[in-house]
Order: sequence, then C-alpha cells, then structure tokens
Amino acid sequence: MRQSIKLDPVTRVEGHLSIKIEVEGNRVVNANSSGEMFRGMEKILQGRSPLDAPVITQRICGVCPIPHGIASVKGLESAFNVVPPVNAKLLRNLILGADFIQSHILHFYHLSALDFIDIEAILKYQGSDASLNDLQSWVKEQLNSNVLFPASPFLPRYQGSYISDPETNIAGIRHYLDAFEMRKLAHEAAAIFSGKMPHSASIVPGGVTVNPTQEALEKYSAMMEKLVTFIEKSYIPDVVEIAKVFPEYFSMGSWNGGFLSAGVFDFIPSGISYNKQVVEVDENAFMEDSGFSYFSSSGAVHPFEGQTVAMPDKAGAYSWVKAPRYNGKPLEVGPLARLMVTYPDRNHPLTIEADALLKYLNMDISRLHSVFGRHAARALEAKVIARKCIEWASQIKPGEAVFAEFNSAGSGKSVGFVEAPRGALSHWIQVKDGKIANYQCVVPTAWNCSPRDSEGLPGPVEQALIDTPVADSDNPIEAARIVRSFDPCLACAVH
Ligand code: NFE
Ligand code: MG
Repeated sequence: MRQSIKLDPVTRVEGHLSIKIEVEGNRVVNANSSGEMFRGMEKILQGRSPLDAPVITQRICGVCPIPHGIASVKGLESAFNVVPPVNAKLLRNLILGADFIQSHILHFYHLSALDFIDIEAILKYQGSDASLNDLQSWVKEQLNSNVLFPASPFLPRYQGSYISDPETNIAGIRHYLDAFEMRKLAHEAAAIFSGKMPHSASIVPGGVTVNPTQEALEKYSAMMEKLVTFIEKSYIPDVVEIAKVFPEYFSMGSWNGGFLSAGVFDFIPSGISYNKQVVEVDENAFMEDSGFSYFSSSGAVHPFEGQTVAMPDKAGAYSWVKAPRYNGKPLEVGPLARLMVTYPDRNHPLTIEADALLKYLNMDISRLHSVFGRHAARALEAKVIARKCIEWASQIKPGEAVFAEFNSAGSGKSVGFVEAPRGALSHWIQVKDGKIANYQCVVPTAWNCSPRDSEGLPGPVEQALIDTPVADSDNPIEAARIVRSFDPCLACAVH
C-alpha cells in the first residue's frame, strides 16, 4: 500500500519548506519539495537604480546576505567595466568568510545536530556546568507547564534512534550552547569591515567603503583564531563522532547527479563535476524552468530571459521555487559540490582535509555523496576558510586603495557569480538607460530544493529522498535528516 507522508513545515530549516513523500513497503518511492511562499524581490528591483541592487538583494536573506551583495556587485562591476582593487577583494573575503563560518556553525549545531543528539539527556545531567544546569531547569519547567509546545524548539521531535552515550550527548548539547557565542563572534568579526551584520553597509560596486587599520585587521584575526579553535576542537570532532554512531548515513541521501561550484575567494574553483570529472562552467547552459512552479512561464529559459510573474492558481504547479537546470540537468550545490569540484587538485587544502578524514574513517570519496558527506564537507570547509581568512587579513595593506571609480550610466547585460554557504549563486542583471530592466537571482536552495522541470526531472533533494528506507511512517526521521543535510534556505529559494 502506498502511503503519503507530509513533512510540513520542515522544522529547523530557514523558511517555509514542505516535503511530501510517498512510501511503499517502508521505502520512499516518490518525493515532492515545495517552497511555500512568494516574496517578489526580483519584482521590487525592476525600474530602480542598479546601485540599489546590492542593498536590496542582501535583504533576500539574513543568513547569507553577503553572497547576495557580492553577486550583485560583481554583476554590476562587469556591466560598468570596473575592477576592484586587491585590498577590496581581500576585505570582501574577510566579510564573506566570516559569513560562511557563522552559517556552517548554525547549520550543524542549531539546525541539524538534534536529529542525532538526544536532547532529553539534559534531564539526567548531574554535573556543575552552569549553562547546562540552566538549560535543564528551563526544560523541566517547560515540561511541567501547559504551554502549547513545551521546550520548543527541542520538542516535540520525531521518535527514532538518537545517540545513547550520555557523554556524547552532553558534550553535543554544551557545544550547541557554545555555538551561539561562536556565531556571534563570527558576526562581530565580519562587522569590523562590513559596518554591521547581517546586512553589510560597506560592499559597493568598485570595492568597499572601509579603510582597514592594522589594529582592525589584528582584531579580526584574533577573533578568527578563536573560531578556528572551536571548529577544530568541537565542530569537526562532533561531526565525526556522530557520524560514527550512524554509519548508514554515509550511504543515505545520495543521488545520481552532478555538482556545480561557481567559485569563490579566488581560492575555491568553479566547475561542474560529473563522475569525478570536472569541466568548465558555461554561463549559456544555465536555465530556469517553471513547469511545476507557480509562475506564468512554462518551459526552460535562460536567466536573462527569465520572468517573475506569479500565478498562484497554476494547474499542476507545486512550488514557489523555480527549477534551475544546467544543460537540462539538475545539479547539487553546496560545500560537498565545492569539495567535489576542488578534489582533483591534490594539493588544495580542502582536498588534504578530505583525504585525512577519509583515511581516518577508512572510506572512499564516493561515500561522501551522502548525509554525513555533506555535514563533513561543511565542517572541513569551515576550518579551511577560517584559516584562509587569517592569511587574507595579513595580505591587506592599510592605506592602499579599497575603491575604484566607475561610470554607472548606460545599458547592458551582465551576471555576477559567487558561492554562498549553501552553494552556487548567480545574479543576472539587465540595465536599460540607467535603470534595472530585469533582475533574476538563481540561488543555491533553488538548485537543491527545485521541483520537477517540464521534462519531469526531479530536483536533487527529491531524487535524494527516493529509495530512502523509512522505518516508521509516523516518524519519518530519515527523510528529515536527508533534507536537512542540504541546509535548505527557503527565504533565499523563493526570493
Ligand atoms: Ni538564505 Fe542562501 C546561502 C543564498 S541559499 S541562505 O547560502 O544565496 O539559497
Ligand atoms: Mg530567481
């Protein structure tokens, strides 16, 4: 008998994601991923000055505003024919790097870890850690109250197998609390050069508006050192320890498709990886398809031709997310995709980290096409980027140029590519007589959580869910773990 199960809303992800799976004989046989709201940011941009775009597009998201700002300024810089000075590129790296790190820590601890760590272990805690005792008192108080969802966001949760070792659970919960401080630290580090966080005031076409001092750079690096310590001593070991308890998640959540990286920091390359072969990215091969999305257009169109005309009653549609395709194919984006595209470079720090982990776990790279492969790629990348940020800070020359002048009049078409924490991001801009004529954002979560396209091809999350065993249809925790491993952000996806 075929049974339909809804995970709606998917909790502990950004925004409004609904997942529907059909299960037959304890296996997923069909999956639909739906973005549940329309925001219209692309409509808001039409008719405005192009210089407004980096300010407005950053408001697409509070988790990854910096990549939106950078994609936007890169698109405009290409239209205005201006190259930012080296200092400006490095300062953007410092801001974007700190944004990646806070986002990765957020995703693992605050969004995903409690799929595995048993939060109820806090009830039996008998140690003297003040924060853990505070948390215990709060949970107990909640459980004895008559509020609608006591101890939310920890409970209710799906029943299933969680970690049983008390020490692993308590260490994980302690790090869950520490992770708030670490995210704050990463935001503060970024804000030294961005003016404020989450939405930067300093990233503009032509460069940045901040003149770094030696003192500011040293302050940033000292903060980044603390983040490196947390990533090395807590984040990576926690991912590895949890993964060892659930080795089946090194097989689950895979799908048979390619990976895209748009490249970032002049450090992580762009490329498309199919079966371990990496090829160059061709911007003409990008398409967005609205066959099953609530938009008026039907087939696949290049983003320069893209329209954003809402059609909430469209027959057959089931998502407010469009379906990005590359040469007609869905691609996975994110930290695992970046690793796959980088991996042929045997001396790249990401490759070295991945090989060390694979050796320790006695595994082949193909096992990383999985739930824990995504978590591990994210954690290793956080470490590599944090270390690079310290290096980039040391290369910045206080007193040298941070901005290059340009002329913003005229007409033209251009695209800005960057990697966001969740994957490849592109902003496709058309300017006519000094005003935005069309602006299309093709975002990471649209790639990963895309609905079917006109050809009927499911998106990566949909494909990753198909064939997954679900032991208990009232508690589809396996599906939730797979979906969260992609780190969906629906605020971005529905922009
Ligand atoms: Ni709202 Fe985002 C990232 C972008 S995901 S978090 O990372 O771009 O679509
Ligand atoms: Mg778009």
